[in-house]
Amino acid sequence: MKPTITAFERSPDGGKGLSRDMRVRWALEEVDQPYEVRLVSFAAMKQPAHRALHPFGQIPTYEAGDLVLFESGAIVFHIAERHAGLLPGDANGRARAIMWMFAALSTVEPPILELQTARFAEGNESWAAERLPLVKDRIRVRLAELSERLGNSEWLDGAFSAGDLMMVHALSRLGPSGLLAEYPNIDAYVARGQARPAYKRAQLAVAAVALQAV
Ligand code: GTB
Repeated sequence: MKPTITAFERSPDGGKGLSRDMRVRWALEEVDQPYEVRLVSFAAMKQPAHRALHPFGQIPTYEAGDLVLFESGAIVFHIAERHAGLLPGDANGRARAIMWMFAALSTVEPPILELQTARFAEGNESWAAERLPLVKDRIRVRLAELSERLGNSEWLDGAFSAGDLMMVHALSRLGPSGLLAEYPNIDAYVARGQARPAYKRAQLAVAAVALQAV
């Protein structure tokens, strides 16, 4: 059965793949699972029909038969559990891959989201210029720590996993900031993730939606 996911009808990033449906698309592409996409407008996301799927009125959602999921992390984990390719076969390796998924979502991504907030939601505040360097420095702390751990490794823990998928996507939002370039091994890690054929297929699908919306 083909799952159906939801994505922005008009993504604010203009099709760069920064929205969270991209992680779900990428995961589905990695495991070769075909899927349908239902595009939703900002207004439709807040309507009861969509809120029945997603209580917070957001994307992405995932529907497969009787199962409805929201939260990109939970969706990617569900996909990774049911298909080979995103979680190691051994119990300890699998636990560590899941740990990296959580690290991406709850330790690395929050300061990155703060940067988006500082730029786009608070950019006109009188204190915005003072806050921005503080936010960037908090990101630098995490990037330095991650850089130290990653070292010269290709991926975070052995073979590519759902942990790398979540981490690369969270980090990819830093693209325009120039911060990634300060940590060459992380920059190369993100580029490696984005060079994967599955990422490219997902990115093309996202870009096609943006073209239709023009
Ligand atoms: N924790 C949820 C998840 O992981 O699924 C968060 C879902 C979420 O924030 N969805 C956003 C949404 O629906 C789309 S990703 N927003 C509409 C709303 O809340 O009304 C939005 C997004 C895109 C790009 C960046 N970025 O570049 O940092 C950040 C957030």
